[in-house]
Amino acid sequence: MVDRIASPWGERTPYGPGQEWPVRVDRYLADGRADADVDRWVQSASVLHSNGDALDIAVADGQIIGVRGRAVDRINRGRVDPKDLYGWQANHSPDRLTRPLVRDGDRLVEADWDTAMGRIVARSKELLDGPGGWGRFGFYTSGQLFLEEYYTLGVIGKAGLGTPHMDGNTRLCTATAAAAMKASFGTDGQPGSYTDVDHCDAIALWGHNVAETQTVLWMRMLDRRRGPNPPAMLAVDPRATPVAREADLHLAIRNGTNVALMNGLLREIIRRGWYDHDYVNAHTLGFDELCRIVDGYPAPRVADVCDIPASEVERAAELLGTSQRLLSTVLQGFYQSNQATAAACAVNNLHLVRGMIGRPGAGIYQMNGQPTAQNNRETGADGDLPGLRNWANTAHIEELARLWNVDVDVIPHWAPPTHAMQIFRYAEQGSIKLLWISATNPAVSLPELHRIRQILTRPELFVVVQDLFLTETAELADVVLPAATWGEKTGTFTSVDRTVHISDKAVDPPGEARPDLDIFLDYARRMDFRDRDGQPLIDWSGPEEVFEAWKECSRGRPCDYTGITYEKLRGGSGIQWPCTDEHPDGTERLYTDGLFHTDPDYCETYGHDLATGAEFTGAEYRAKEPNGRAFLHTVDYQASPEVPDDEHPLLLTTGRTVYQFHTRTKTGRAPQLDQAAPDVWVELNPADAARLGIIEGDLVGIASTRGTIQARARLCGIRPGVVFLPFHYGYFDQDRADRTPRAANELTITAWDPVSKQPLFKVAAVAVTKLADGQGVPSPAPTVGGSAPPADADVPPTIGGPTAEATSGKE
Ligand SMILES: Nc1nc2c(c(=O)[nH]1)N[C@H]1C(S)=C(S)[C@@H](COP(=O)(O)OP(=O)(O)OC[C@H]3O[C@@H](n4cnc5c(=O)[nH]c(N)nc54)[C@H](O)[C@@H]3O)O[C@H]1N2
Ligand SMILES: Nc1nc2c(c(=O)[nH]1)N[C@H]1C(S)=C(S)[C@@H](COP(=O)(O)OP(=O)(O)OC[C@H]3O[C@@H](n4cnc5c(=O)[nH]c(N)nc54)[C@H](O)[C@@H]3O)O[C@H]1N2
Ligand SMILES: [Mo]
Repeated sequence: MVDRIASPWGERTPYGPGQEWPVRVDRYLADGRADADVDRWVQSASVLHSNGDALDIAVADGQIIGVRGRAVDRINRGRVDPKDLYGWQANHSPDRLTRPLVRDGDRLVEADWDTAMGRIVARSKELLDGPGGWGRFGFYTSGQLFLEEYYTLGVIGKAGLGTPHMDGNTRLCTATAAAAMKASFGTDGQPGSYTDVDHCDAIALWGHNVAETQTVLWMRMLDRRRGPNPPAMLAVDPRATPVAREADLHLAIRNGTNVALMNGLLREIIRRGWYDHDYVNAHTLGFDELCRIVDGYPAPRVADVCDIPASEVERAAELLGTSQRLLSTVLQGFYQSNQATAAACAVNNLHLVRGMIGRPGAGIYQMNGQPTAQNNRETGADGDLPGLRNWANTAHIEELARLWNVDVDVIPHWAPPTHAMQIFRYAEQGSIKLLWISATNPAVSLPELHRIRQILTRPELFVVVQDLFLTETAELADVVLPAATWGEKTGTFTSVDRTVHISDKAVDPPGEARPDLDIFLDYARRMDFRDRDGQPLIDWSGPEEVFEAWKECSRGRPCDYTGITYEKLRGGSGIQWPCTDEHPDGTERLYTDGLFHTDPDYCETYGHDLATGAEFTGAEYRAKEPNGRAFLHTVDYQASPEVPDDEHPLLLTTGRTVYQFHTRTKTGRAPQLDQAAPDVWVELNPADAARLGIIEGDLVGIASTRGTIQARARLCGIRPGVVFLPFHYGYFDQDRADRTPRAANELTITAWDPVSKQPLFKVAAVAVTKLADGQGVPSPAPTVGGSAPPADADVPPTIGGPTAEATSGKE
């Protein structure tokens, strides 16, 4: 028995380089039930992060009663993250939406599906026939639906309505991963495989608290660290996260300075001769320019900008430069800062100049965050075109037009697709009049929330929200559609390392809730979208039919799914794309031959100027003659758009705890997870706290120029001058009658990276003041993770107790 709240990573199963990661099967059945009580095990995978851990859902009497990891799967070899162990309980919450709701003045009232869909369709037809046409529609979706749902939504938007205003919360999440891979390698698609952990001799974690956010991947890293010949570890994070505490070297840089650090590290690596001259010559473009720029970043300058000792820059360069099989992971500390794409490309540069790509152990994970973010990007429910096609390449548009049997001109391709931040801007200005929000909660997760609430409540904006619960966003909608979720519908999705899993339906959804796919198909039917020959544009009726249609769309593209079937996905392990007749078992690593996807006819983008975001034309791109070589993009460091001043002297950063998922609609309804981190807190360095007269548990106000919130103080290992807020806590909560603002995004800034358009959640200037004495009661921050207090602090440990007891074993 293991209390996986007290011990999120469970017991170690150490192993050595090149060995297979041992199996450890985790399971949790509620209410002390045993395997004998389970009627059926239904195959699925995790949906509370992007790792893609395969698991089986336990069903008894038509209800989910627990989960168990799948030992056969290549990703987790049986392990399950704590959120997945307990989070499924939210499916059974009494708060689930069971009927559609429609607005009646100030209130939302229950309605039947015909009434709710009727309102949406009437409004859609009116807008489509009126001035502005397709330009009036905006779709804001998720990284949490299934591949089949995104592809359907993508076809509705791009071939049915013909609107370029489609994006996902993936813009907030992994837009930079996509942008950086397109920029460096030509297309999206992770080069590496999770098995790189088994082979590497060094791991660098760039702004990634993997211990709390992809716990199973961290278990793999920890098991290597506890085995023979462990990999060295470098962490770059302003906080003392579990990753930072485990690492051999922790660079606690000032947030917002990643590019200066990367330039300094590259300079040192080149100067010391730790680069692969032959690989650079044969497989890359831009080395001279890279050398010229990074030369301006000697260690003392980097030390000054990042506020770390110069000797640490040199030590980090040595750790990276002398490794033989380097594995890097990159996530929000890089993606949600200014110069996000430039910083992420700099990690690609590091691997390219060292020839550390396309072989076991030499891997890059430009990470995803959400379980299905990858599929949104692949299928074109976000700003991209399906099949990782290039919107500026006419031949790619023609392929899609043929596939869908529509006119080329229907498919939006005359300008770059509209990104989420711009969609909300259009809604604010009034040009978008129908905003359809599915599986995301922007009233908590977008920056500068007072502005978002203002936009969503504009009388002339018709807002549709498709969710499981009456979220902060749904409350503001004109129509709310009750959705079925994971466990209640069938579909597929793809992990960070391109592994495709199936998630089968285990139980019926509550009440009248419907799978998102059925909702989108119903809309398409009612709108009567037709192809060029007057036939229905979409004639699919179930997920497997959509999957088969998607396979054709993916044919010949990097994310080629043509060799995968539902049948092949059932029973065994997930399969990595590309999977084709020639590679029926999938493909473990990309770019093993040093040939990249940069051919002008194949690539997904003609590229941007990374400093300004200006787009290059096809002619400009061709003139570079990439010939399968990767691009080394390098830019100078620029400071964040907002830096501390006298009035707002501290730097704010935001992020996650291991126990909660995003806006907590699921984890806040699973008792073990909810209780482990029940309310917001703010992390302060003890030196800053002492100066402000604040001790553990005191109530403090945190203010930026955009808003003020309240939180209890946790004194811990964050770097001086920086404060951290978890962004999980919305103003609307079942347990809180009052609405004292506590969402981190009341404070964050409306600003984004010029290339990926990802917002800057990790950097803002704030003032912190003490509001009330904590009277000896510690803050609600967990003692596990980045918020861990000093060892001698008088704070009770975070535990789950008897209801959190899970098991781990060989099967
Ligand atoms: N438990 C849990 N797991 C999750 C999620 C969740 O909500 N909860 N969400 C999933 C999703 S969608 C995502 S995107 C991932 C996110 O996974 P992560 O990126 O690992 O999570 P974050 O906490 O957002 O940010 C990571 C770290 O960036 C650091 N950081 C802040 N500013 C900077 C900076 O300027 N430079 C550097 N180098 N570091 C900085 C923060 O201190 C933080 O520890 O997690 C996924 N997994
Ligand atoms: N300050 C700050 N802000 C951030 C971040 C940060 O680090 N700091 N991180 C950003 C990142 S990386 C992300 S990914 C976003 C996440 O932000 P959101 O996407 O807003 O967060 P979630 O709470 O996951 O919202 C998903 C919604 O979908 C619903 N849902 C779940 N499953 C289904 C389904 O099958 N169908 C339907 N229709 N609905 C479903 C859930 O109930 C929930 O309301 O937040 C971003 N915002
Ligand atoms: Mo994310």
